[in-house]
Amino acid sequence: MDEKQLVRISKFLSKYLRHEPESLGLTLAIGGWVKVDDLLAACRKKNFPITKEQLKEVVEKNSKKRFSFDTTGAEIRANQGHSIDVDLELEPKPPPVVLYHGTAQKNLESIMTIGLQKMARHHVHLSKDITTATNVGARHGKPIVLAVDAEAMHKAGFTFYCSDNGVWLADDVPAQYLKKI
Ligand code: HQG
Repeated sequence: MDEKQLVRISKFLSKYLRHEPESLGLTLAIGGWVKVDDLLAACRKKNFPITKEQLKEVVEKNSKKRFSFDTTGAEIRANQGHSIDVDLELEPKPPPVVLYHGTAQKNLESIMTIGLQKMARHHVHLSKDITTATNVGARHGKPIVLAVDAEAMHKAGFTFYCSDNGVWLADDVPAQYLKKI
């Protein structure tokens, strides 16, 4: 499959596995899982047929490892990024000392006043490295990167989670733990 086709299928899957499964006739189980057979049948019905082989290729090659199969391969889910209410059963995990958040310059004033909020998603998304954070920020405008004092937050009792694809998640980040770099 070429890159264009991979991206096309990945976008389609993100839409329905993260945001609106019901419009594909699907319900996400706890953990965000759906049966692969149900998903493929629903895709066919929506005139977007995907073969099992194509699905495997997307799960393997997706640039951000957005999707995972369960251990049996019978179920699939988006690893993070949901806007609908779903319990991903993530385990709290001690974070690295510093994490990064990329955003657009235009959001800076508000963020430094009220902190990072989860907005339409389940969590605030944080990155392990500055390059990733810069790319995330560039999706919104002129990118800037904030360093998050994750160690201090952890000590203060804030909970962190790490998704299967290595994105760090928090419920919010008060402004006092943020520093523009
Ligand atoms: C901003 C992509 C003003 C926040 C990426 C961000 C990531 C505030 C935007 C993942 C604010 C929300 C998530 C405040 C937060 N005032 N702006 N108080 N608090 N914001 O897309 O982190 O392609 O929901 O800085 O790679 O940009 O979907 O979050 O700019 O991992 O797999 O509000 O999405 O991955 O935007 O990106 P988003 P994000 P996928």
